[in-house]
Amino acid sequence: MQIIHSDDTRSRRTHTELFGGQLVAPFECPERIDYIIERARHVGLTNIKGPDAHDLSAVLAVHDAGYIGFLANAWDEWKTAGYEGEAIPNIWPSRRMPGGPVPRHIEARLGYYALAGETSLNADTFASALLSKDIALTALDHVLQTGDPAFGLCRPPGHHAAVDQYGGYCFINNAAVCAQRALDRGHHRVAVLDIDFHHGNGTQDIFYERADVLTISLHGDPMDEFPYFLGYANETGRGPGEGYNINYPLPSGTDYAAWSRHLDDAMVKVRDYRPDLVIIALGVDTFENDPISSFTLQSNDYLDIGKRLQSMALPTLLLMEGGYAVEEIGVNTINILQGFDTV
Ligand code: OKP
Ligand code: ZN
Repeated sequence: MQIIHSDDTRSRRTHTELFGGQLVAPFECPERIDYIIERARHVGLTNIKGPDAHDLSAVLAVHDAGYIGFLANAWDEWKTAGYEGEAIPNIWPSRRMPGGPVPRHIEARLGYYALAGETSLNADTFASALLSKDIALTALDHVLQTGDPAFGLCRPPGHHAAVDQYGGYCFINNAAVCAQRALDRGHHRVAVLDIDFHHGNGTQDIFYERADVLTISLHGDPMDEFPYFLGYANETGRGPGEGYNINYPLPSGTDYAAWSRHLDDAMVKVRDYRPDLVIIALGVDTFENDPISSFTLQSNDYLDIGKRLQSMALPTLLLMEGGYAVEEIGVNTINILQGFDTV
């Protein structure tokens, strides 16, 4: 398995996450990548290379230009406004006041472009999101050129990033960027299968009215789990996209026996779609010891997930999303790759 990785992701770190009424050390931290790379080397997966630079065209094909401009300038504007801490939104265009223009003040612009408040911005943020996108697109290039699978060790993750919103640790939707790029390179249909614990709300949002990208997500029931406001089973797409979004909201405590039955169902839907490419939004926060999630998958189960994914026999791009049981993230993530490779 070709792995795309950059040491530069490790130097990017925010210091605050709004959690439980406190500012805590972010769950989405550089050590996550260290554990994954260490485990890859340990098991002999040494086919690791760095990302190539890609311009913004693929990003602007799925994200709003005003949003990307906001991300590029937010930190400077925040500093210019005189604030001392990392940039955190504190007001939103919420249900009773949704209209109006995009305001001028950075405090308001943060709320306008944020879907959640846990994700702080700092001087590193935009560069880290661009690097993550380069990792994803380089992995895609490998799949397009060789037909062989590739794993983009993306950080920060992407699947919560919507057309014009960030949050849930995500800024640029790497899977969506790659899906669109594959279409622009001549593919007719791309499937995104999201197995992160959390609903892939951003990917759903971006492709909701389109039939050329099938979006499927297995996740904690949004009645109880982030992102709460999207991810229900009755969200099936709109207009020409009707039928091309499928959600599997699953209850707290879901174990591998139940989870894998839903995965099998999802994989049948992927195969029936006959995609030219499948993109796996790969989170391992379904793990039993994950600190912010509530499924009970065990480390060995990830080997089996990899085998099942490989059994679809489709060109496959795997992109890293979540997983916060940091000391086990290496074993769990690499188990998926090994399961995939050893069929
Ligand atoms: C990002 B990814 C739990 C709060 C969760 C944000 C979670 C973002 C997950 N009570 N806050 O999908 O792994
Ligand atoms: Zn997640």
